[in-house]
Amino acid sequence: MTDITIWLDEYHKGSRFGLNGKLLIRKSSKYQEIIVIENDYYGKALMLDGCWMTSLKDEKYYHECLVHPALSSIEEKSNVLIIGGGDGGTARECLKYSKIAKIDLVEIDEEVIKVSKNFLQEIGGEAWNDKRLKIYINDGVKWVEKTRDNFYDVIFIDCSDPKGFSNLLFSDSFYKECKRILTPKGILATQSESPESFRNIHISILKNLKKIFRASETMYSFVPIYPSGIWSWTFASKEKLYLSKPNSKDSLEIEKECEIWNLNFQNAAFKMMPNKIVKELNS
Ligand code: SPD
Repeated sequence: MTDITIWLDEYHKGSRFGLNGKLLIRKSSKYQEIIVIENDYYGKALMLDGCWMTSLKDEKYYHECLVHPALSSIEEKSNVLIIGGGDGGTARECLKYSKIAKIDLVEIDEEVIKVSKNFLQEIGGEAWNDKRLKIYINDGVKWVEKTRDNFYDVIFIDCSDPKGFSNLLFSDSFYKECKRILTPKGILATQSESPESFRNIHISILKNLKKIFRASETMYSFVPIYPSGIWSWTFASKEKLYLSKPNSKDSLEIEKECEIWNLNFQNAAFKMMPNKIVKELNS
């Protein structure tokens, strides 16, 4: 821990998205530079290789949106895979469901988990001590390749933006492998970048998932510290999905434990696709 106060910016297409705060740790792992600072408003915030990942103030906008549309809508959810998710926020949200028997969390960078446990304990919280959570330090792409067919009920891809080692997590071949290891009614849930600041990759994720799976649906909401603030999550399945008309018995109980997500929020968020994206997908 240091007494140094700095401005830390994510640079994106000639813009800067920055927080001012006390530098808690800055280190380089085998894969990336890891920084945690503490800002007066957003609280502690994690940056990986120049890219904001999460902050205590806004992490629920991200993690609740990634997890609950999938888990609240699927009956069988005993066996879950998280790829990435080293800060523990996705696992924490999953563990709200008593039907979950096991979560395999596959994170490539052990240092992200160590830093999160030491400096961002509020995010993972008790999830780190839950016996249902199994942690594997491994490459998510290789993990999926070696998994047998029809194995996971839900797969969450909780990754960084597509650059370097995370590039493959946005590829056709990876999505096809995810489809192979999902149960027949299983759901793939991935963060699908911003329709504004990452428009091309956003469109390409949506087109690829639509091509590979029988059904895919996208929701939009906000993650204030990410470039442009507007963000998206996409859900895909071999069976039809009804995420824009959510209705589940689990939901009412889970809603009580959420800060952002509820059925009304989900209902609206799946209808928020900007028209320019609609047009581009239809073109
Ligand atoms: N531009 C940032 C995209 C990062 C998405 N993953 C965040 C990880 C939070 N668990």
